[in-house]
Amino acid sequence: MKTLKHRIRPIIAAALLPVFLLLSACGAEREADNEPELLLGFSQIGSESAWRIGNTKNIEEQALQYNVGLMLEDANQKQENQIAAIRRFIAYKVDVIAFSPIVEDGWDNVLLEAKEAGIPVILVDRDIRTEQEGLTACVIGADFYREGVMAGEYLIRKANRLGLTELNIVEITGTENSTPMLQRQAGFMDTIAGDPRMHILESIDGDFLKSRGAECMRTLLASYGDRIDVVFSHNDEMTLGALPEIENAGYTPGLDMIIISIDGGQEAIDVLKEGRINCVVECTPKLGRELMEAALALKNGESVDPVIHPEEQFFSDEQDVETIPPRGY
Ligand code: GYE
Repeated sequence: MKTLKHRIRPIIAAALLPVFLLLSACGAEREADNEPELLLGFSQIGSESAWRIGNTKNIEEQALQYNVGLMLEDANQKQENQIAAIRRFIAYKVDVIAFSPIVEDGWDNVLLEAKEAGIPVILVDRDIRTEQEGLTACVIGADFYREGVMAGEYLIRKANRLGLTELNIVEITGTENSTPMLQRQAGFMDTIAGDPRMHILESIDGDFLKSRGAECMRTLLASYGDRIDVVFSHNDEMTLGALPEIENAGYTPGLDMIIISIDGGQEAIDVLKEGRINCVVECTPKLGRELMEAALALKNGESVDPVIHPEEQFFSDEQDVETIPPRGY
């Protein structure tokens, strides 16, 4: 007999069927033998990157492992869809709500509603900014500031190795006002700030999208051409969008320009192996295990660490890149 968790997930993943269908289907199955440990409502941002797709997959897999009933909603890159999803989770009285906030601001009202309903909220991947205390139980996500620092430190080492005296940098940033965008930028800028060789030509918003990465790179090449020595891109998708533009303009990425990316998805690692990217800072999307453990603890009334960072790696042309094992996303 299929368990509730098996039934809920396809129903919701089938992408936003009318809520009444979802509710009645779940309600009918609540009596099933193998009742899940808890019901977790999770609002995912969308599917803008290999990272995001890998993150959703990992959360689905771990929900199965932990026997957690997962109500998964895809917000299609829109904050208003995330807010509506959280309201549906509250109406359905899930045990725990989790979401990956697309941007940092604008969550207070809906989180107050969750708090009044007595439903704990876990932030996955990204953080929020609020004046209110106690709206969320914890944040499970990467240390984005550290990722920016690692990117900056790599660049300083690379400049030393090549004996460069001046480097002009363009930065293609992730979604404006999102935690990874803010923190990756801060970590990188703080790290290179004391090095007089480093000059920022421009920072431009690529929204974590491949198409925008290409567009941004075209604009930057039109403005600065061969003055560009370094491209620091906040995720692999934008990097992969930018590379063909660099090549079409007659430059060899990895040689004429130093290319720095973040995430570490398989496609970017393959391009690192080809030498067209110089450095990839890992940001792991595998947050599902930590999410399930925190959700179970909260359901049982236990406390959880307010900030949970996964361990992360770093890949670059300083190492034997051929030995990097398959990435899984
Ligand atoms: O780097 C990017 C994704 O929030 C860490 O979002 C995540 C970022 C990731 O779309 O590829």
